[in-house]
Amino acid sequence: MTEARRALITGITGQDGGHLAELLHDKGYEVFGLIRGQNNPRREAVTIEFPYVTLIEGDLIDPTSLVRAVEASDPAEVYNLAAVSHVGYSFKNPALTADVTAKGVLNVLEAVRVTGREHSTRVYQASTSEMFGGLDYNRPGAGYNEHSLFHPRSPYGVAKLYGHWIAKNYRESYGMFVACGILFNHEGERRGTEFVTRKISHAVARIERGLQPYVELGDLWPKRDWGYAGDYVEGMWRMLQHPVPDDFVLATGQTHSIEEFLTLAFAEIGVDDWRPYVKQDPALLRPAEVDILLGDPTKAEQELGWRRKVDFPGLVRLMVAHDLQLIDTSRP
Ligand code: NAP
Ligand code: G4F
Repeated sequence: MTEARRALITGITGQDGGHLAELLHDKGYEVFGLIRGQNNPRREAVTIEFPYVTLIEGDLIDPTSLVRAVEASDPAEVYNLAAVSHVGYSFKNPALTADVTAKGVLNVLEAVRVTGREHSTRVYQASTSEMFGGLDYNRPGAGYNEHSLFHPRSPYGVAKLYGHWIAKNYRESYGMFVACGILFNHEGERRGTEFVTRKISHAVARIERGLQPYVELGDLWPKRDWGYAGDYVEGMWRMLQHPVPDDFVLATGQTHSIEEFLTLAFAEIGVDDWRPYVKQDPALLRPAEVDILLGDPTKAEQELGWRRKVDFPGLVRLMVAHDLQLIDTSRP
């Protein structure tokens, strides 16, 4: 009997960590997940939902813990998904964001290299469309692709850009197989409620069931290229199966405003005009905003055979349906 391939996922408690663990398990991998903190509040949920994942304690800002995690899991593939990933939070905690989201990437790459796995372990780095910045001068009509200019607009985006370049540097300097996925926003039923789509779907469900009167949001005009997270983890996996390490954009090729998301989400509960249910909270406005993100996934479609399955209305529908069901099943 052949041994199962082993994969180590950092960020196992996050949205993508969950989808990826499921995907790799279904493909027959032995899955390891890095979990931080002596009493991580998400540990129990991960243990229940993904009983097949072996959890290893470690932190992206503790290099020794990463060496131990790599040695313990001896992975064929490492998916570095861990990060301070909330753009608004990164403005309030820029130094922590730099330590985790920028230098943490270096720590992961070093852990693979110093344990002598630089030619046997493949690494996926979670890069982001936030690196483009969405500014007028830097906005291609057909969407950002792998050759577009970077102009990050937040401490998060700047930190991710360091992670992106150090990953490419290790590819070029040491011949390591490091693939960077430049992923546009992807959402779903596992998205944290601190992100705008899940905050809305969660609030819409609660408003429908009479549990809250309205939702407070920041700017409603920004546009994002929103896809479904389940589709995107398939793209991550395909990047590590590719014959050569490379950078790939994953996106839908369509962009929608938060107002459009609100319109579709409230329509799911039969409300035509969402305005009476939405208030603006100035505390949620960001010091600098990314106006619009639109991605061009042509390269991933042609070279990886990747294609997103869920469209924008389908995404909104599945998120609201999930949150309604969550309320109904958790009621006594
Ligand atoms: P997420 O839900 O916010 O998950 C972030 C994960 O990072 C959590 O598991 C968190 O663990 C972990 N983490 C944070 N600080 C850590 C540290 N110091 N050491 C170890 N783990 C730490 O993010 P996501 O949406 O799944 O995204 C996955 C990755 O893709 C992130 O790097 C994100 O920046 C990037 N990305 C996401 C999108 C998107 O639209 N979702 C798009 C482009 C790129 P705790 O539970 O301990 O906090
Ligand atoms: O949902 P968001 O916080 O996502 P954002 O900033 O686009 O970042 C997400 O996608 C990136 C990929 O492009 C990832 F790299 C990153 O890790 C993260 O997953 O905000 C989306 C938009 C922004 O314009 C924000 O200002 O929604 C606006 N917004 C309006 N009201 C809000 C809110 N965002 C949040 N989180 N909460 C609000 O109440």
